[in-house]
Amino acid sequence: MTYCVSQLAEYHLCVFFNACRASRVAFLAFAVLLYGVAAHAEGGKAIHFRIVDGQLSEGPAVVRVSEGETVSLFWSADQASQVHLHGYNLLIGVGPGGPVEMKVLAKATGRFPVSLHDAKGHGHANKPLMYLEVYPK
Ligand SMILES: [Cu+2]
Repeated sequence: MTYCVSQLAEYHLCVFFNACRASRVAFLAFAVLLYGVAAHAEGGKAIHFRIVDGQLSEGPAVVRVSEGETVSLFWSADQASQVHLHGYNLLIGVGPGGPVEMKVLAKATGRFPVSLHDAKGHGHANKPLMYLEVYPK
């Protein structure tokens, strides 16, 4: 009899813990979903780059996005210079002061080079720092 009762209690405990585990999984799935929605609402990808001695020392050589997406390219540089996204004709000043954001709404498709200009705006002597590739939806 005692044996039966303890087995019954164990069964209930087991059901209780399984329910807990199931709700924890559901909660995690919900949290991941919320995070995804929040990240999307904030406006897409953010990618960080660093330029040292006129070369890309950190960050991907190619960034791929879909048409209509917004991507934020953050640039840090050891020297005052300019970063130029060709095609979109975006030009920003960068330097030792901290990362500068280049926000791109990818409305034109294609492969666009990003090149470095010096502080006076002269550039294109070196190969592009990286490329932005925008794919049709
Ligand atoms: Cu340029």
